[in-house]
Amino acid sequence: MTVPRSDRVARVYIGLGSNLGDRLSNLRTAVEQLSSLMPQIVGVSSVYETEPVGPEQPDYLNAVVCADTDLAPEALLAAMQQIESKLGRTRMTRWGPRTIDLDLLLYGDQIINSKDLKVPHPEITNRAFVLVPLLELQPGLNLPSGEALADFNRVETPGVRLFASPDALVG
Ligand code: A4P
Ligand code: MG
Repeated sequence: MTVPRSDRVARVYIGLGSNLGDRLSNLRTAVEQLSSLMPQIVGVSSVYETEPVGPEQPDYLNAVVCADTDLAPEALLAAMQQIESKLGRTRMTRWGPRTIDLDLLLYGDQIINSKDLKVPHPEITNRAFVLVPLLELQPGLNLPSGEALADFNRVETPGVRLFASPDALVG
C-alpha cells in the first residue's frame, strides 16, 4: 500500500492521554509506535497527571510528542488511529475513559477543517493538560493565526501535576 506523503516536512505536535490500565506503559508504547512511524522525533514532554475534563472518570496521564514528518495529515491521523486500536482503545462515550488517546494538535502552520480532521485541535487553547506539556516542549509556540499559545496558559494550572520526566517515556 502506498502511504500518501506530502512534498515537504512538517513539524507536528501530538497529544497523548491515558486513564485506563497501566497508564504510563500505555504512553510508553504509544511513543515507541510514534517513533517507528516518524523516526525524526524532535522532543517528548514530561508526563503530567491531570484531573479529567468531561464525565467523571479516573485521572489521566498526559504528554506531548513533537516530530518532523513527511506524512500527509490524513495519513498521519489514520496511522495514529491504528496505534490507538493496537493499544486496545475502544470508542465508547465522547470524552470518556480510554487506554490511549492520540490527538493531532498542530501540523506545521496548516489549518485543516475537514469532516474527520480539525487542526489545530479545536480544544487546544482550553485545556491545561495540553498547554502545559506543549509549552514545556516549545515555550514560544504560536498557533497558525500567529497567536502565542503562552497567552492562553493560565499561570495557575490546578489539576495538572508533574508525574514523571520524559525519560519515563523513552529509552
Ligand atoms: N478528529 C478531528 N480532528 C482531530 C484531531 N486533530 N486529532 C476526529 C485527532 N482526531 C481528530 O475522536 C473523534 C474523532 O475526532 C476522530 O474520529 C477523528 O476523526 P475520538 O478520539 O474517537 O473521540 P474522543 O477522543 O472521545 O473525542 P474528542 O472530541 O477527540 O475528545 P478529546 O478532545 O480527545 O478529549 N481529560 C484529561 N485530563 N486528559 C485528557 O487527555 N481527554 C479527553 C478526550 C477528555 N478529557 C480529558 C482528556
Ligand atoms: Mg481524541
